[in-house]
Amino acid sequence: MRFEPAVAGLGLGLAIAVLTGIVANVVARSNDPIVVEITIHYSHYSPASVSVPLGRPVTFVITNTDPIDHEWIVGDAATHERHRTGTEPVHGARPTEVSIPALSQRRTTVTFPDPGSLQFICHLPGHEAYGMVGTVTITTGG
Ligand SMILES: [Cu+2]
Repeated sequence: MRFEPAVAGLGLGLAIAVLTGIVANVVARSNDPIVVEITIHYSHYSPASVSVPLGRPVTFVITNTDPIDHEWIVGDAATHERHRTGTEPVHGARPTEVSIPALSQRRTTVTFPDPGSLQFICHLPGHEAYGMVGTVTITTGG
């Protein structure tokens, strides 16, 4: 019975070591860039639904495997309504609006300031109607 405190101490030491490891891991992870890969194939996004954390930079790597140009525009309903009737042929100045030429890859980094759900859509003529629509869910959960 005399060695029980020693065993308990060893257990506590292990527990602290494990907890320290977990905390270090979480801290390290929170500094890593978040990368979300989206592939465009046959005028559809894959995956069509992604989940990202609130308030942290997310780098989207968008690969267009089609022999035609596409767009990736993320935003709220008002943003998309503007682009449906818009005349901008090429996007590149805003991180939330990306043109991806045929058989090419683009990256853009976006930090979402509000939780909720936004759509990403290709607004080239006919593409949205064909189904070139996706959803990004911004979550607060760790
Ligand atoms: Cu398209």
